[in-house]
Amino acid sequence: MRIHRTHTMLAAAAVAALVTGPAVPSAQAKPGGTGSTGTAAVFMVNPVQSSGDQSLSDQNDAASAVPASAYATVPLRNLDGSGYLRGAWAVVDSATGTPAYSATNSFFYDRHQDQFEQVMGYFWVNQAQEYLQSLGFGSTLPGVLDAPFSVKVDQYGGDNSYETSKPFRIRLGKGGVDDAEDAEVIVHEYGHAVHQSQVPGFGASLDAGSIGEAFGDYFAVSVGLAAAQQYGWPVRAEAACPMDWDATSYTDAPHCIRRFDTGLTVADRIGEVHYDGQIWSQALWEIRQGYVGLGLGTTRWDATLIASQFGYAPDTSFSAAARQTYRTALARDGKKAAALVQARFAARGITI
Ligand SMILES: [Ca+2]
Ligand SMILES: [Ca+2]
Ligand SMILES: [Ca+2]
Ligand SMILES: [Zn+2]
Repeated sequence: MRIHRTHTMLAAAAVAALVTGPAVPSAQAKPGGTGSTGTAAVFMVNPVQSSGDQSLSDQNDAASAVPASAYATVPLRNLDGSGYLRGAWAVVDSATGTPAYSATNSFFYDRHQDQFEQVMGYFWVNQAQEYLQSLGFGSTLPGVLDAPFSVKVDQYGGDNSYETSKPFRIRLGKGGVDDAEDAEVIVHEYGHAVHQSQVPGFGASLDAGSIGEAFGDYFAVSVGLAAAQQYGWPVRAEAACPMDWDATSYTDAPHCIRRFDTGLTVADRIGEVHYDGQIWSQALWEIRQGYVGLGLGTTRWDATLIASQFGYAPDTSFSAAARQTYRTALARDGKKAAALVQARFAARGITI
């Protein structure tokens, strides 16, 4: 049975009562760091994806559960020079562990240290924003989340993470594998924030909520694959697999929280956004492959998809959102691309 749980988006009111925790130290509490680019150790998306080892498991957050080869040294860009994980596109708050601080902007931790998840949060939100900007958002296209975005890492109950609009941030939990140890969890949540930034209140219908989950999964995988290409990291698990590492806590191998090849259509809807989202995400993934086949490439599709999302109503239907995507593809990428979009949505039972 498919797991459809976790990594949801809560209404602000439902979350308000949960938002507590110690005050975050002032960024000015210690002397500043040495500049805007630091260095850090992060997972190459996640240890299962980079190693292909489906037998890895959390082992109660033991450092020894994951080999040193799963970590990569990366530049940590756009820091504000305070020595904390704060910068132009991400600001990390943590309720677990001392906030990571380095006077030399050098952030090397292992997965057992709470600061590791803080580093992952900073790196991957910055990485996702840089990816959006590489697509043209903030230059040739309107900006999306191009301001410091709040990332909170904490112990909040169970195995779940959230994006909330008040306060506007993502919150990464620590059930099972710590959620922030898997870039695809972080970027999934950031994907919800992308939608909220584009269309405030997005997700006000079952279809819109399902589209939100689907886009989060798709965006997580796409940003991770782009990063693997950018940094030369191995991808040794199935590409179309969100959250390979986090999902070791609650799936059988191969570990994927959800899939893009379920074959589900609108006739199979069960009224649950994560499950039903697999109808939409399969179309997104197949269109991606089709854009490659047309010689347009994956980034062309990602730019078109995200550009189209500005035109989705907060309570859109699958059909209306597909129509908007079709029109955007037609205007930006031509008739063949638009026909591809129409065909892949039609295969899922979504008619425009
Ligand atoms: Ca950890
Ligand atoms: Ca988890
Ligand atoms: Ca993956
Ligand atoms: Zn979600």
